[in-house]
Amino acid sequence: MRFGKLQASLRFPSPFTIFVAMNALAEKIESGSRVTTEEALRLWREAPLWLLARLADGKRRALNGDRLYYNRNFHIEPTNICAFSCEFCSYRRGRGDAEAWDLTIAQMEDIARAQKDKSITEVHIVGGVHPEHDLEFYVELIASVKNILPHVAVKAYTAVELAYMIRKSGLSLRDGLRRLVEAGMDAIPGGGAEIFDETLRQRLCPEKGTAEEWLEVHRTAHQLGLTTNATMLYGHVESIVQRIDHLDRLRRLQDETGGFSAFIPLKYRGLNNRLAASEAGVVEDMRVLALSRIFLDNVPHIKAYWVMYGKTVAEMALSFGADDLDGTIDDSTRIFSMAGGEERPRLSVAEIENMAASAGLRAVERDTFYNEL
Ligand code: V47
Ligand code: SF4
Repeated sequence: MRFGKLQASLRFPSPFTIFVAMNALAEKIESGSRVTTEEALRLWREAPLWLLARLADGKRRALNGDRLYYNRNFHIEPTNICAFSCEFCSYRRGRGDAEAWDLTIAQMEDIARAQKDKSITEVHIVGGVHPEHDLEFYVELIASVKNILPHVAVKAYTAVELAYMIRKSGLSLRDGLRRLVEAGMDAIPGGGAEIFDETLRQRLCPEKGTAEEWLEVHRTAHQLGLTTNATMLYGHVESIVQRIDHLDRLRRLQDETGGFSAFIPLKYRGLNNRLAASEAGVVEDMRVLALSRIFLDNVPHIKAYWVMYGKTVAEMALSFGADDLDGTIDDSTRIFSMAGGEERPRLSVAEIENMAASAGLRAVERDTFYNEL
């Protein structure tokens, strides 16, 4: 086991040993050095919350100054019918279920049209892995949305949806992604990463493909010049070692390509799913955010996705390394409300400005590529 020796040596450290080790580690981080996986584990186990906050805040300030980023965005969720059945999913429904939806391109064009005069800069398109739709359906969807909202960036389809639709088309991953880019795809969201550990992934979402497949979609996208995000679903049944392993695999890919613009820790929400695990508490949420900010020294932005945390916890996240809240959303997503998140998610710019001010930050509107607007 990768961390076995370290775990054994840390079983009963004395308070003095902890103090000395933490002091040295804090100095190392504050001087800008990278932490190893073993040091990350030590931080998780031994660092008090205030120290994690201080270190993560230092990293955030070094990378992003006093800026709190947000964008004006909305989501399109084409369907919640899904060929897969992940244990943690509260969103999926079978065909014929009263809560299932399966939008046509025309219906999604109407959704896009309704956003026409709202200064929106990004549409986020993610849904279930539809068993019948093919690559051409998704190409047409992007092209139609782009036609209605030509100045809006299309951030579309998780690596899992992409792998499925492109495999079905018979094209190579590279050519499939190229086809979507030609239609107007500008960026790829971070979903589908879940937790990379092979054994746990096999138990929670066996149909979703391996971690290496997820990473390969993002690697290829980065090589094509696309900017992408990365996520980690945490707070269910995974261990700390599995979380650090997940972050480590992302950091390695980022060293290779530099293509991730944001990392988003996704807090598992426990309503209406087969996993039925208890949720992480707020302190744990803050520790995950801070550790992510400290560990992923090569990822420019850490997003506190407010829809999932709720507004109050998202505001707190700004003191634990997050520099981005995601966007205004305009009540357009149901993935998290169906799992226990914000019911009718909508955030005004005035609310974002108040959240920023209470954390001593300045709200900055950005586009998908983090250009200031
Ligand atoms: O991959 C599913 C997660 C993700 C649950 O890139 C759950 O900007 C919590 O990736 N509890 C999709 N989470 C959403 C996503 C995302 C969201 C916001 C911004 C961006 C971005 C990406 O939702 C899935 C899965 O990890 N999810 N079920 C649940 N019960
Ligand atoms: Fe389908 Fe995504 Fe839900 Fe898994 S998490 S069952 S892939 S909708």
